[in-house]
Amino acid sequence: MERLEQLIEEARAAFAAVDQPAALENEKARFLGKSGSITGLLKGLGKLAPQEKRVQGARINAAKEAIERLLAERRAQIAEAELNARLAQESIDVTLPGRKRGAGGIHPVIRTWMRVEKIFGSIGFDVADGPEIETDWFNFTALNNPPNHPARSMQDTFYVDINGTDGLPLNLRTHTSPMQVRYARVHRPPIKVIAPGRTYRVDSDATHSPMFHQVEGLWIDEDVSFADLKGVYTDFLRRFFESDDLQVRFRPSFFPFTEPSAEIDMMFTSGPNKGKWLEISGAGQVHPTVVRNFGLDPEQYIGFAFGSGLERLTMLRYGVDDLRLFFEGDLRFLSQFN
Ligand code: 2NL
Repeated sequence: MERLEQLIEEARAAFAAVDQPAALENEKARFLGKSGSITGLLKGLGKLAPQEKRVQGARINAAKEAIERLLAERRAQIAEAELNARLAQESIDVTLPGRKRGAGGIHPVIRTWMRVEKIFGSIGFDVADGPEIETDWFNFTALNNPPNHPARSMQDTFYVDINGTDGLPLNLRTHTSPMQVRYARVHRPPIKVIAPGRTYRVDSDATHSPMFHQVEGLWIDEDVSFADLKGVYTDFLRRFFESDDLQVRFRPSFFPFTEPSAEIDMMFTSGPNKGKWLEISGAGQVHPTVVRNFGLDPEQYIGFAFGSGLERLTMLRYGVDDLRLFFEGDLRFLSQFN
């Protein structure tokens, strides 16, 4: 009798001492398992006389049921404690402010691209678009780049392992000129177009990125002169930089696709950059060979072309002094332009 009550108390204490389901099941085995204390007592009944057996049997079964009840209670307690712990951990504070979805913004170089399209659009320039993977002919040959010109070397150009329609390896365009060649071959003069876009060169340091943006412009008709280039480009610069206080000068230069060729420099005559000549663009009268590659007679048609870096225009407009900032994707920098 006392032995049974003692066992019940032992079970109560043992169940209370654990708080994990697996540990509880181990404790259960100590009392109710195959070699548990209660099971042992029930096995011992066989040795008793029939009368004793009935009395003791009933008592042992009552104790067994009591222990089973204690076990069920403890199981429920542990399950509830686990649920409460999970609920506390996973609870949501509905009074916290919500996480906003970022609105996104325009990259400063793309902002420049859009402004350039708008300014040239307002004086009648169309916008050309074309492939970033080009044939050798459109990227080099059509632009009077002879086969041994340094711009063709492996160091300067990314080649693709596929040949183009001209039988030579395709390349990532090194300038946006091929778009203008494509445009000129399917339009009749007057040809008045700009070609903004991504360009690629094997060049990577503080002032060069292997991917960069260019905008080129082309105006071809029967009587388009260097004076028109100077007028158009100066007007563009004044509107792009929103300043009439700037001067423009042309320095002799060389490009295979223009003759004569020039570097265009500009100088602010007021403001923080006052007095410094800044290189802004290359330009020139389109070379007769290139005009012929447009499918036009260079004796009849003449005009100018220019090419400017969109990163360079953006840096000068906003006073950015490190090209790499445009390619790092740092929102602390980028969000300033939106
Ligand atoms: C530079 C030089 C230049 C051109 C680009 C051009 C395009 C055609 C025909 C003739 Cl389709 N020329 N583009 C002309 C002169 C200079 O860019 O260093 N730009 C940053």
